[in-house]
Amino acid sequence: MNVSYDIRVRTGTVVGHNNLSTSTDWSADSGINYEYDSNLPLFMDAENGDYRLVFDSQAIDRGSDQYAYNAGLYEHSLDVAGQPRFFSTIDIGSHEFYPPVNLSQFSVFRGDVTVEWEMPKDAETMRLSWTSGTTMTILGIFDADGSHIWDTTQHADAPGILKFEWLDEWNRVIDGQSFPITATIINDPSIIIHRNTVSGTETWSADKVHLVVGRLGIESGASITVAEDAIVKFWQKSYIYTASGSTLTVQNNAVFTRAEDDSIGGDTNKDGSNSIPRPGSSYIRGMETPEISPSATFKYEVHTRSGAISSSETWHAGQVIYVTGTINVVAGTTLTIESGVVIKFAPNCSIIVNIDNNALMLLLGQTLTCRC
Ligand SMILES: [Ca+2]
Ligand SMILES: [Ca+2]
Repeated sequence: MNVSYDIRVRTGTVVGHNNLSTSTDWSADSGINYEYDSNLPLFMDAENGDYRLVFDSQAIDRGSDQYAYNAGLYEHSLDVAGQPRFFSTIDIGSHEFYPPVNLSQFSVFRGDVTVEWEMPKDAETMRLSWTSGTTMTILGIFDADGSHIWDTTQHADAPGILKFEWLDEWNRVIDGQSFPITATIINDPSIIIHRNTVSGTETWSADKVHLVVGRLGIESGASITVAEDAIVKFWQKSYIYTASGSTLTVQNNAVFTRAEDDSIGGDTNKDGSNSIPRPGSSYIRGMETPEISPSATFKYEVHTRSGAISSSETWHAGQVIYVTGTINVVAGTTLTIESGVVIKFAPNCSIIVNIDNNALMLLLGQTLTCRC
């Protein structure tokens, strides 16, 4: 925010995307840019170096997630204050803005949810509500900073919006001071929710649907056994992380799939058929290689592969493999491709198996391959 000099270009062109400035006069092929109104607030205290965004900052949600990814951020990146970099759409600037509220659970609500908030100085009251479908329930109206324990079992299992609204003395919502948080209530006892960390020994049985929400870490020395025939579903952006020294075992016929997949284990995400599962990144990440039964299935899981395969590996049923460079199955190595794998080849890419030197590719039938 240098007021004296702006950006000077002697030769060439500056292409701008999702900028907030007093000028919108960027290159013709640039993306959307925003004109900054200097009469409106932006930062907490820029003069003293506090570039956190204020409650109604013009920079909130004005960035571009796609350009942030292009620049090297990823979905779990943090901002300079150590908070997740993406909240709703990414903000412009160094800090992601979070409303002055705190929840004990996110994305999926179960049982008692502790709700905390701070009162902005120009607000008289805060109205808290839950809206699901066309039904809005006022959970409380509060007149000071505080916390409230919300019993979600009073509501049907369904997606909805938990909304914080700050009101003025005439009970009008103050401009820009309404915060909707999208989430789903799931109190269904046939679904076990797994979140945060596992520090002991757990067996995930086949008589329940197991739902992973967020990053589920298995600590060193801890273990999860996914039992035979068990169904494990993953909320958006969720995965299991194996710390060094942890154990993850996936037994026969277990199925890993997305929360949106109603075709197995029922309507786990409680939205009827209003969503469909889409392929996404790996369900299992981390430091330890899990022990996976060849009959386990990983639906809607995408892997990108290229280069040498130098220790034997198996591509599991339901996985989608994007071959983005030539793959060499090197001497003495076996690549096993189970029935039900989808392999997509980028242009000019292939899998080369060095058969003369005891490399092997086992195709166990019903593999779909295509050029893309
Ligand atoms: Ca944001
Ligand atoms: Ca559903």
